[in-house]
Amino acid sequence: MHKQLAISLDTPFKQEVFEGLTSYPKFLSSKYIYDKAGDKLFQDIMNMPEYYLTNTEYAIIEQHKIQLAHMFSRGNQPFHLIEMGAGDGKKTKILLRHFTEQNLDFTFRPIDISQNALNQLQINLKREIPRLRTEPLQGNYFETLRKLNFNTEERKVILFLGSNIGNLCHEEAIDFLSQIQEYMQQEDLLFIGFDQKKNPETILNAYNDETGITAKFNKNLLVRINKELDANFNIDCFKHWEVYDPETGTAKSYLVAKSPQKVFIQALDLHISFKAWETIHTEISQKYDDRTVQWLAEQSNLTVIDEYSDPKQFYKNYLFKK
Ligand code: AVJ
Repeated sequence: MHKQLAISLDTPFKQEVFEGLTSYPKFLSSKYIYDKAGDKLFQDIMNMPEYYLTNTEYAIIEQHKIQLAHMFSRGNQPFHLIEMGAGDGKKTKILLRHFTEQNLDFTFRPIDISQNALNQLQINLKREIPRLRTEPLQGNYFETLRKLNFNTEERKVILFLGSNIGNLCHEEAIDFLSQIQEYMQQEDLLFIGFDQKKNPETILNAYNDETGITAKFNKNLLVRINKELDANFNIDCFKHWEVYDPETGTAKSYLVAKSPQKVFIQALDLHISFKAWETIHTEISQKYDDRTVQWLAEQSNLTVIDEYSDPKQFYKNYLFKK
């Protein structure tokens, strides 16, 4: 009998780390930043003064909640309020409270991959807004939307907040929006937050804070590979680096090797080496303007029917229909 090699790429995490670190130039996916420590660091980012996105979207929703109640309920018709990637629901709670006070006939349906996050959210909502009907949906966005479509005729209003769409390049965003569009009926609505192009300095500061929280967040990818795949990255030998191209609106994060490095990833039986100043591309945070959002909508068979912004036009939430 042959001795079986113990190494197998049996999870998406292992496959993607293998792919990204054996490519040239190297890359890793920002979705793997978010383990327990990564979630906590993102919470810290949202509380930084430089990270204007969260507070701005919060203010937009607060400012426009009456209008949104009208648009979403269309004369008090019943609807499902579906949130993709609900998180702690801080911004959504403004709407949940207002809609409940206005006696709108709706059910809140947060979708998340983490059952644990959903349970936590449901407990909080039960306490904070006792009259609210919440029915969480555990799973992947699209599987979940499909199941929901089978089980109900009711109108859907889908939320995708936080400029999470900015982690996708345009091609991926079109694919994502097209898939959502396919699960929408004529009367359904889609409400998405898009961070806007602005002074490049403001954007760079948001992703390169002086206290180093964003650097720690970015480096959590390597910490996680060390922990979960038994690797020996020396975290201090990598530098967080942010660039922003004001023409394309793409902010990109990198981890740059400050000196030549050798790393062994035991769970992949993989040796990796870095030349001095070699990069790992880890994240994009796309910034948008009206023309680009309009184009994304057209490419995905969606129509923009309304938009909501703050006085400085730092951020916009767009409302789409099919
Ligand atoms: C959660 C994807 C919206 O890109 O602004 C924050 C993540 N990265 N600081 C963003 C992030 C660095 C964030 N999103």
